Amino acid sequence: MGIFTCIYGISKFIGWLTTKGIHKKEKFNVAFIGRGGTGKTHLIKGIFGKEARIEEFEGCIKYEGSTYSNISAWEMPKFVHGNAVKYYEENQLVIFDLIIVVSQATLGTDEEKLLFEAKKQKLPVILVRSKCDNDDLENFKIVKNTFNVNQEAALKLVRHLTTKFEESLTFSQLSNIPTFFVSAVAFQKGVGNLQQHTYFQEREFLHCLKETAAKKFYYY
Ligand SMILES: Nc1nc2c(ncn2[C@@H]2O[C@H](COP(=O)(O)OP(=O)(O)OP(=O)(O)O)[C@@H](O)[C@H]2O)c(=O)[nH]1
Ligand SMILES: [Mg+2]
Repeated sequence: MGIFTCIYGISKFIGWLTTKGIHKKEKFNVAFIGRGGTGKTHLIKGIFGKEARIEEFEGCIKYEGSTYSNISAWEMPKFVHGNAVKYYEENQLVIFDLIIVVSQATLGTDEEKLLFEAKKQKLPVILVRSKCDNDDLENFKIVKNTFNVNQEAALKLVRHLTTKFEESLTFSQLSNIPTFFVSAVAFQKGVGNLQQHTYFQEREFLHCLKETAAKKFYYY
C-alpha cells in the first residue's frame, strides 16, 4: 500500500469517527445489533430511561443518559441479510467497545454469524434475548401487562430458553458467550428497583454491562 493511500485511509477513518459522534476515550461505546423488530429500541430505552438524549448519525442512533453516563448506546442499522462480514465492515464495528447482539425468539444462523464475526475480530460480545415477558404465557403463568411475574416461573423459563439456545448452536465456539434473557418491560418497570426484583436476567445483564464498561476506564 502506498503512503498516500495509507494516509487517505487513516484520515477517512478519523473523519468517520468524528461524524459518527463516537467519543472513543470518554465513553464506552456499545453497539446493539439485530434483525428488525427484535426489541433493540425498547431495550436501550428501558436501560437508559425515556429521558435519554438521542442523536442520529448515518442511520445509527446514539443514546446517552444520566443513568449510565459513561456509556453511549448505539442502535445500529437492522441486520437484514446473512452477510455478517460485510455488515461489520460497512458499520465499522471494530471501533466499538462492546457488541450486543439482540436475538430473535430462538437463535438463528444469522445471529450466530454476527456472534461468530465479533469473536473472530476479538470484540467483546454479549447475546441478549429480549421480550421474555411475551413468552409462552400460558405455560409459565406470567401475567402480561400487569407484570405480576411469578418469579419461579420466570426462572423456569430462563432455564428452558437457555437449553433451547444451547441446542440450537451450530458453532460450539459460541457456547461461552455471556447470554442474558431479559424483558424491556421489566427494565421500564423496575430499573431503579432491580435490587429488589429479579424478573428474568435483567440484573445480571446490567451487572455484566457495567463491569465490562468499568474495565475500559480502569485500564486507561
Ligand atoms: N412484550 C414485549 N414486547 C416488546 C419488548 N421489546 C420490544 N417489544 C415490542 O416489539 C416490537 C419491536 O420492538 P422495537 O424495540 O421497536 O424493536 P427494534 O429491534 O428496535 O426494531 P427495528 O428498529 O424496527 O429494527 C414493538 O412492538 C415492541 O412493543 C419486550 O421486552 N416485551
Ligand atoms: Mg429500533
